[in-house]
Amino acid sequence: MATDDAMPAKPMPRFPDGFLWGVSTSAHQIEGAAALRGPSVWDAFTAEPGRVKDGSTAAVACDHYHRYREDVALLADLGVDAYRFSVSWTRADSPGGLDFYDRLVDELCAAGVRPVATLFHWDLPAGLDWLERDTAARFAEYVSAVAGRLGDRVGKWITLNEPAEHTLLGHALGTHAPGRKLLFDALPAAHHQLLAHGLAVRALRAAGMADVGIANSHGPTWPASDDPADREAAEFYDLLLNRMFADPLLTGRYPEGIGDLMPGDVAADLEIIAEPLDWYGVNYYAPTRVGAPQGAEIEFGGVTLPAELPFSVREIEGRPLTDFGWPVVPEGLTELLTGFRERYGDRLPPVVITENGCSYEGLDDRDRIAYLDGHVRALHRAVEAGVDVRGYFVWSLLDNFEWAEGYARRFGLVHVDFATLERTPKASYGWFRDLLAEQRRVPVG
Ligand code: IFM
Repeated sequence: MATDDAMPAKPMPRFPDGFLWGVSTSAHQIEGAAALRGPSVWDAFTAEPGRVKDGSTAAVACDHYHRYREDVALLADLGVDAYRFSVSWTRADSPGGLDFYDRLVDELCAAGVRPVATLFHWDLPAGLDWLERDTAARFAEYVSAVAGRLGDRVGKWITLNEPAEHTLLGHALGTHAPGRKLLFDALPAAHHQLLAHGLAVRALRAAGMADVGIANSHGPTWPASDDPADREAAEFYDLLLNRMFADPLLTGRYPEGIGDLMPGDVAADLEIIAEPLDWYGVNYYAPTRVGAPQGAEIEFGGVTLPAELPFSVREIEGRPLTDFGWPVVPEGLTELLTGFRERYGDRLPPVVITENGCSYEGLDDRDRIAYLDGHVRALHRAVEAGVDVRGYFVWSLLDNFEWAEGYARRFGLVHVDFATLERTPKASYGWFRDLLAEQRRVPVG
C-alpha cells in the first residue's frame, strides 16, 4: 500500500468535473476457465511450442471467471468510476457464456462501478479469420447479441481494441496470434477490422446504445534525425500506426496510397467505417523513434522487426525504461493528443485514454507510480491545451497474461501470485486510490 513517502510531492492538478477514472483488463488475459468457452486463435497459438516466451497459456490466467466478485471488490475499494473489461466472443458463443457477463455486470452495478465493455480484444474464435471479409459481418451479429443481453446495464461500449497491433503483430510479423508473417499483405486484416468496427457501431446504435467508441493504439513518431530519409521513414511509420487507423474513422478516407491496397469496395466500406463516434479511445504507452531502413533485423519491445521493412526503429536515449524495455516519455501523451487535435480539428470527438500503464516487478512499485503520475500530469497539460479529454483508464487492474510474453510482464495495480492466485494490492493501487479521492474532494471556500 502507498505510504506518504511513496507519493509524488507536487499536488495533482484537478481534472474537469465528470472526468471518468477507471482501469482496464481483457477477457483472454484474466478470465481463465478456458474449458467453459470455445477455442480462440490465441488458444491455438499458445499451444504451439515457442510462441509464448515462458511457455505458459491463458487456460487459468487470473481465474477471474471464478473470482470476479473478489476483483469487483478490489475495484470498489480502489474507488474507480468505471471498469473496462472485454467480452470473449468465444465465451459469448458458448452455451451459458453470456451468463458470466450478466453476473459480472450486475456485480459492478451493485458496487457502483460503471461497466465499459470492449467487444473484441484479439481473442478471435478459432475458424474465423480477419483476412476474410465475412468476419466483419459475423462480428456485427455477435455484437447485436451482446448488446441485446447487456445493453440494459452497459451504457459505454468499445468496438475493437488496438486493430493496429492485432494487424501488425498478429498478421504482419507473426509474434501474436494467429501468427502470420504477411508483412504488407496483412493490410486486408486491418480493413476488415475497421469494417467490423463500423458495422458494430451501427449494430450498437440499432440496439439503442448511445455511448460508443473504439480503443486505438497511438503514439508520436519521432524521426531519428533531420535527414530526409529518416523523416520519410518516420512519416511512413506514423501512417501505419496512427493515420491508417484514425483517418478512416475521423475523415472517412485512408491516407494517400493506402486505400488502393485495401480489398473490396473501399469507398462504400469507408462510409460504414466513418460512422460518427461518441468518443475516441486512445491507448498510449510510448513514442517511437524511427529512421531509414538499416538492412538488418531489429529487436524492439520484445518483437523482431525484419530487415526488409521500409523503416527501422531506433532507441530513444536518455529515458528510463520499463521492465519491458519501453521508454518512459509522459510528454509524448501531451504531444500525441495536441497533435491529433491539430490534425483532425473538430472531427475529433471527445477523447478517453482507454489504456496507459507499464510493466514493473514488485509490490513496492514506485516506478509505476512515477510513470502513472507523470502521464496523468501530461494528460492534464493536453486538457489545458484545449483537448477535450473525458477519461483515463490504467492498464491494468491485475497482473495478467501478457500475450507472447506470458506472465513475465506485470502491468497490474494488483499483484497476482500465479501459483495461488492470491491478489495483493501494490503501492501503485494505493497511489491511484488516493489520487481519485483527492480529485473528488470538494474544494473549500
Ligand atoms: O496487455 C496489452 C493489452 O492487451 C493491449 N494494449 C497493450 C497492453 C500491454 O502490452
